[in-house]
This record gives sequence, structure tokens and C-alpha cells, in this order.
Amino acid sequence: MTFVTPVLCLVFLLSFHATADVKLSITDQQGQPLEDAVVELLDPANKTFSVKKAEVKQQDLTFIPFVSAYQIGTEVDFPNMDKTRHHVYSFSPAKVFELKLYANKPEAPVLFDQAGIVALGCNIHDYMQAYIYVGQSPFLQVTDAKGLVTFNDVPDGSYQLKLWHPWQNADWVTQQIQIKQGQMMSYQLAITAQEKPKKPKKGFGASYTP
Ligand SMILES: [Cu+2]
Repeated sequence: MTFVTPVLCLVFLLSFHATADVKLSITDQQGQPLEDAVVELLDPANKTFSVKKAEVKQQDLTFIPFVSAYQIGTEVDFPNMDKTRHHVYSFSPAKVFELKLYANKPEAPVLFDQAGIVALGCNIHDYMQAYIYVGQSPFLQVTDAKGLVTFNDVPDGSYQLKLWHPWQNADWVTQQIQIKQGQMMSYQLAITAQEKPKKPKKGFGASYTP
């Protein structure tokens, strides 16, 4: 039994060495943490698919989340938590669709099968806006309120880093990076954070009943 433990340790170390936990911090041009920034790590050799239960809900006349990011092939549900009905649509080339006036849940989720940025709107409430970033990599996340994302078990190697935020004028910022164990990387985007769209305090539409 005495030599079993070292062997187990070695196996553990070897498997630990092959992948990395990667933390990224994204700030705006004032150096403030940037929420709702999409971070994608692309490795052309990695074709894995991470199945996620995806949902963009309408609550309090607002899309939640404001920005979400899913891999190609993800089906997204659009549940309506409000009493009023919504009419969700997109005219973006990556996915053109509409879910005509509905309460509760539409009949079927929407399949996002093409990479790109999908801008969502509601025909009834003009101020409702949200974005879905459809990416190619399973390493795809959106920064939290602290401007942070953490990717677990990323295989060491060379990746294309893609960054996108709704307030950016360009499609995305891209850069070649090297992933190694225990990294913390920081990036600054040349934009100023603005308030997320939300329902006007005394907005029209709040009392809309179709
Ligand atoms: Cu609506």
C-alpha cells in the first residue's frame, strides 16, 4: 500500500497540468469593471459542444439577461414572466425570428445555428432590448458585475480571444493568446459603460393589455 499514494499523486498532477483555469478581467476605458462583455476562447482544434439550458426571460418588461452567449446549436427558451404579452423578434442576419404575441411560454424554443450577434427586441415595448452572442467555442461566457469570467479546465495552448460588448461600435476585438495554468488576464475595451435598457418609470406599455 505504501507506494500507491505517490502513483495516485503523479496521475493527479499529470491530469492537472493539461488544463488550466483561466480568469479574465474586463474593464472599460476608465478602468471600471465592465459587466455584460462576452469573452470567447477559440481553439480551432476543439470541436466540443457544451449543452446549456438556455433561457432569455421577460420579467418586469425587461429581457433577462441583457447579454447572453451560447454556442452554435443551442436552443433558447423565451419564457414570459409578465402579465402582459410580449412579441419577441430579431432582424439580425445570424437569426431572424419572431415569437408572436404570447403569454407564459412560446410553443418551441428557438435554435441558434449560426455564429453572430443577435439583437432582440419586442414589438410592443420599444425600450426592451437584449443581445445573444452565438459563438463557436464551448469556452464562452459573459462578465459579471465585477467584469470577471472564469473558465475551468481549458486545455493549454494557443487560442483566439474574442471580446464583444453591446456598446462597442466594432463587431468584436480579437487577439491571439497563450493559455497556461493559473493565469489571470486583464483587458480594457475602449468604451464607456452605460446603463442597461430598462422600462421607463412611467412608460407606455406598462399597462398595455392586448
Ligand atoms: Cu414586450
